Amino acid sequence: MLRLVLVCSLLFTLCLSSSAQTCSTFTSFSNNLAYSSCKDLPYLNSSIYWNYNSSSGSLQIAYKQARITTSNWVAWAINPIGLQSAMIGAQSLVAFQLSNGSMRVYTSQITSYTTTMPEDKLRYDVSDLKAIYANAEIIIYATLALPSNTTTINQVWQEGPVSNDNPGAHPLVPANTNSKGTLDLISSPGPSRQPPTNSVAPNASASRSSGRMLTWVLLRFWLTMLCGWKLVHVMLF
Ligand SMILES: *[C@@H]1O[C@H](CO)[C@@H](O)[C@H](O)[C@H]1NC(C)=O
Ligand SMILES: *[C@@H]1O[C@H](CO)[C@@H](O)[C@H](O)[C@H]1NC(C)=O
Ligand SMILES: *[C@@H]1O[C@H](CO)[C@@H](O)[C@H](O)[C@H]1NC(C)=O
Ligand SMILES: *[C@@H]1O[C@H](CO)[C@@H](O)[C@H](O)[C@H]1NC(C)=O
Ligand SMILES: CC(=O)N[C@H]1CO[C@H](CO)[C@@H](O)[C@@H]1O
Repeated sequence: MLRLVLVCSLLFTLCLSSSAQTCSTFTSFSNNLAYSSCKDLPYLNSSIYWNYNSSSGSLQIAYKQARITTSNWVAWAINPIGLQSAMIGAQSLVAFQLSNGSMRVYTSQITSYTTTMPEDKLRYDVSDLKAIYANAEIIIYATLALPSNTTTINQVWQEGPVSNDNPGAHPLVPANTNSKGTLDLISSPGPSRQPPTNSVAPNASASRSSGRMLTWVLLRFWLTMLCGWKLVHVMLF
């Protein structure tokens, strides 16, 4: 009986986790592009989607942040200096909705902790910059020209309040101060690296690796369950 309960709860957990929205289940981009890679970011309900050509350094991104109101700004940045002071040096794409309903999206280099995020040019050429707000989500689209052969970047992402059509300082709670990390543009292993369903053909090696990942997760579940059961058995008898 206990075993049955465990199996049921295991199946339930699996169903729950597979129905939760991850980056790979979202494909409705307003620019109609398909992105070959994506990663759910660990803070601020955010995901990054990208296509990358390392020989040209051309990086097409879509940055999506959910649970955003019309009085929030969001930003996604590359920091070529490092992640120690992730904010200083951030080459940022900033977006928010203006009070007249239009989206403002622009680039800003962050040079101080008290920045008001003025518009200026980035270290990288940026094209196709666009942002949309819908369904409590902001998506920023852009193409960045990175130095060719770049393989990893330091990414920083953020959100904060908007007042009088100006971005204000972001909160200093852990979700906002931890929202940074390196992003491997070439090989980003993990369950979230799946081609979007509308891409032309699934990449065989990518799906093999997600198959391996699933096997491993299942094995771990079962081992945990068996060990747990043994432990209960030993304790009871
Ligand atoms: C990647 O960039 C190189 C150099 O600009 C170009 O020759 C090649 O066609 C690009 N590859 C793709 C898939 O766009
Ligand atoms: C909203 O304001 C901005 C800046 O003041 C302006 O560029 C834009 O055209 C306005 N949009 C509308 C719909 O009026
Ligand atoms: C990028 O890598 C290719 C292949 O390894 C090499 O031929 C090229 O010179 C590199 N380009 C730069 C700018 O380092
Ligand atoms: C599939 O992805 C792997 C790495 O994830 C890459 O090396 C390979 O070139 C890709 N193949 C195709 C056909 O895109
Ligand atoms: C659904 C979800 O992931 N919600 C998270 C959004 O971000 C806040 C702050 O990081 C979390 O507290 C929520 O759990």
